[in-house]
Amino acid sequence: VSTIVSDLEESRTMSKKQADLFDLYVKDPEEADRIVFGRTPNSDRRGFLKGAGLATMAAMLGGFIPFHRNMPSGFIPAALAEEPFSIEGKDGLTVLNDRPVNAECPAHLLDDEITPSARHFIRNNGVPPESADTAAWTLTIDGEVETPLTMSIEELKKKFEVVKLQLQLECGGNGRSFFDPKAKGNQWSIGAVACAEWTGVRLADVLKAAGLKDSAVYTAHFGADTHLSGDPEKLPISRGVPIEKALDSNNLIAFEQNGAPIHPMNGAPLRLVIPGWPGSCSHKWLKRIWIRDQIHDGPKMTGKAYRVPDYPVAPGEEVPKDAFKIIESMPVKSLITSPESGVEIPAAEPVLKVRGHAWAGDNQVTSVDLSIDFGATWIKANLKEPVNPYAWQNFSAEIKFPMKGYYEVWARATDDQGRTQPFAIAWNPKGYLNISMHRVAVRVA
Ligand SMILES: Nc1nc2c(c(=O)[nH]1)N[C@H]1C(S)=C(S)[C@@H](COP(=O)(O)O)O[C@H]1N2
Ligand SMILES: [Mo]
Repeated sequence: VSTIVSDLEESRTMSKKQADLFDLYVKDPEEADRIVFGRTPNSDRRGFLKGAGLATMAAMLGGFIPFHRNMPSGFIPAALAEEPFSIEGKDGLTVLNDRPVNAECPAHLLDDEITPSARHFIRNNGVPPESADTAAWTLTIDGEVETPLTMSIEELKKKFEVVKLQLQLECGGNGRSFFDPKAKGNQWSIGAVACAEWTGVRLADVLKAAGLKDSAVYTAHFGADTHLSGDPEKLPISRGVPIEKALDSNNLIAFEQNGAPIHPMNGAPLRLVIPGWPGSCSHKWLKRIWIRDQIHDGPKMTGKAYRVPDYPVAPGEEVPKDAFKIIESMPVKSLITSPESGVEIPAAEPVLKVRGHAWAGDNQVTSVDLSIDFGATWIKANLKEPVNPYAWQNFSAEIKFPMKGYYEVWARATDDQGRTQPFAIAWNPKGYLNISMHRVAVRVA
């Protein structure tokens, strides 16, 4: 479909009416189908693809349709039924959802030490602002502060030290698709994680400039995205963190991602990056930070959102509402980014370079071990120190396979508290924090 879209956009042969219909196929395929096939809304009678309808369909599909007479009505061509995903500046992502946009990156495309903006996952809860006027953008800090502040991005840059940090972000629901029983929500596999280089000012510096009162307990974040319902009274999401976490010098109010303006889907022109905690703490399209005298109770802060039971539960078990606690530091985890799962190597030279990243929330990763025998024995990988706190840590190893056959490479990271990744999933009702080991299939043939 993206080829069709670009062909059509380039040739500009599609009339305005055809272009509108094309849009309609994307947004409301049934209605588009009714128009093209010439049926009335309340009738099931078979329509015919002829005349204008046929010309439109042919233009939309990029050419003549030899068997158009056989196309049934009420039929959405496969090319149009697939959701086109051509967001400028994004590449290689797998789309889970287009409204709101949610897209993750396959593990083998996350091989770079710094995640290119094109490969940074997208997790939207609402509708991003249509356009963001960087020059006119302001950020307000208010609530439990001595001096409420409202500043432009230029003022932020002028008043505060500008810093660059590689910061790792992961959605709390990353890995949810492996839950059994299933948990509702985006069915992320493993790619809702990234580590970009962010440029911005320290959140702590800005909060100190506003002067935190003794009553300051929690932050509350607000952005310019809107609720899916279109209701201006509703917010898609508004979360926050305890003041102690907010004052960590590694949190940024960022205006650049990898040395360029932030990608529109990643929160341009201004966002929070609060690494090591669920990605949902890192508010995008940031407009306001309200300092509160209690734990923030905005949308996705209360109930079961971004919370896990405060005791271990059996898969599928009911958990009482008051037993859920807010997820804070994310647990230790790793990802193999090379080879891609399913790789085949020759038995004549059964050696493979394995690479990946590991991270551990507020903690540091102290070792990554790899296994090729389903966890019976482990091989220590070379593990680098983080470039700066909260950057993911890169690991690598060269593995020799003893004979031809099927193998799985498993990775297991351990943090400085001695905690290590389990093989199994610690199930919880909302599908958070799947830190079970990542594994890739390797065939020596
Ligand atoms: N304003 C706003 N900020 C937001 C969100 C959102 O929907 N709206 N989603 C959050 C969630 S759940 C995650 S995991 C991260 C994802 O950041 P990314 O889309 O840049 O990868 O953004 C967070 N910040
Ligand atoms: Mo998230």
